[in-house]
Amino acid sequence: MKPFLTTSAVLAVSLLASGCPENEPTPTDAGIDAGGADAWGVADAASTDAGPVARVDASTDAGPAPPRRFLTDDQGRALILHGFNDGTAKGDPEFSPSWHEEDVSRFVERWGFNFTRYLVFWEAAEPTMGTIDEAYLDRIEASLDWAAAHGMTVMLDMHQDVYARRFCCNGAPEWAIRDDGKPFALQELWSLNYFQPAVEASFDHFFSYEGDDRALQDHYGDVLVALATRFRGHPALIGYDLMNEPSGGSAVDVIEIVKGVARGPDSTTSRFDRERLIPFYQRLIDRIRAVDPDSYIFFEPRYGAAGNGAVQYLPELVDPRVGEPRIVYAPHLYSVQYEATSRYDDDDLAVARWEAARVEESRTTNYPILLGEFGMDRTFPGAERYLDDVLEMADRQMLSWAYWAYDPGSWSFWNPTTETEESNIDQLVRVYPQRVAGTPTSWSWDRRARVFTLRFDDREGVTGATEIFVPSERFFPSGFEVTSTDPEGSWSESYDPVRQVLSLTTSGAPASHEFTIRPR
Ligand code: IDC
Repeated sequence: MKPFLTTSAVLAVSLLASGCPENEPTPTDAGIDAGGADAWGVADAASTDAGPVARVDASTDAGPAPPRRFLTDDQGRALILHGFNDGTAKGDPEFSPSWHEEDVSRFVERWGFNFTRYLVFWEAAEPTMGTIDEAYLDRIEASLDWAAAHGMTVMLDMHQDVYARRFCCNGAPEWAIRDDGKPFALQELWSLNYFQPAVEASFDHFFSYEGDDRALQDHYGDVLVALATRFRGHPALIGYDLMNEPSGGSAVDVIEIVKGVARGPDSTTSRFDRERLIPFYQRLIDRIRAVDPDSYIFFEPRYGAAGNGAVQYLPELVDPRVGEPRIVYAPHLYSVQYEATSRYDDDDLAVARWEAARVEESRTTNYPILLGEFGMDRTFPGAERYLDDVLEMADRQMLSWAYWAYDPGSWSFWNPTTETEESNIDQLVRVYPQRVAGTPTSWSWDRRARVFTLRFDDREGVTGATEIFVPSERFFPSGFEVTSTDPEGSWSESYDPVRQVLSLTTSGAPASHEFTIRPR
């Protein structure tokens, strides 16, 4: 074993902790497949320790970052999503989340969560090779109907953790595991199982798309096609996430993951992305588009790497639909340092690095961005500041997001037993623009001063009002006032106290608007 791997392995032990408080990191390097040449030549990646983390500076020679792109609604308004994941479905016998019809109005009206990233599983949809379990799709449909009744949008996320249940977690059905009989030793911390030989082999087969292995991706695609055929046009459906945190198998790069170091376009992992991951996504996009031309398609970078701030070098995906492409980049954000040390310290650069990496990537491939997962244990020192840092960055970058996770526990914002909110709720609930009648150029929410500012430019062909979620009882018990740089009489406001939505209508000149909301 090369010496640096020992250090990395110790760090990696704490890698992307489980979200289960009971899963304490164990300081052992067991389970890291250190050596061995393999199909992806990770041995050479291992001989290139990229050294200390360099913070990517987004404002250098490369010039200003390109303008952010947005999802749009059917009136052409920029659509901004705030919401949550619910991981409960992983352990549920029916693969269902923990929320029900009666919860949805709380999500939407009390908290302003207009979005959920809804976990679906290959193992649930195609338990027997070649047969889609329609009863499972019926249950998904029930959730979609509940969401639609309250105007919450749902993204169906093809979830997996560590390939399959057999290896600890969830994802592929048993029949779709090809591990070449390689060894597997269960690691206590779930994410460390990614480095087990049997798991690496399973991902290698899945992503090879050669010979017999083609069947794996083709079946996986069948599930997405079944979902799209059944749910296209459903009023709650916003789209599909092609795969949660795909792993590069034997191309897994522990340094990239642990240190968040950009590995460059010629690295083993970038080669995997170019030759395996992006072609896989493109095949799925083409198949989905044959049945559903309109829903958004979300895609993720490889497990871990982008999440800790490493720049990814991903070739552009092509959306064959007529009109604007509807492909959304959906990386996650977790600080390895935070999870390794169980505290958020001043020297933790994960959030800054993540922000800079996304800006850097947008210079070549500029997709709308959904931060599909971020989260932390409320009880860790620095947790409150960490959440502020992430959420303020998300506003600064004008991102949509989904918190990990709603399921009961020390990460959640809701206690379903006592039916009370947890301490982090006043950070996650924000004044934010849900629909903007134009192109947003910036917004910010100062949760201490309770001041919100939105700037946006008019855009051709957009109709309807700008809608801002303003939880008045929570943040403005004595009321709020709206001011604008637009001339008096050129704009109007109305407030829906049930949805807690402020609607702003602008007319004519100027073409750039600024609105501020503050306590009365
Ligand atoms: C975690 C759950 C945990 C479960 C584990 C494995 O919180 O209870 O044991 O998955 O299934 C991710 C994954 C997401 C993780 C989450 C938090 O996408 O499924 O949930 N996380 O660890 N990547 C980084 C962190």
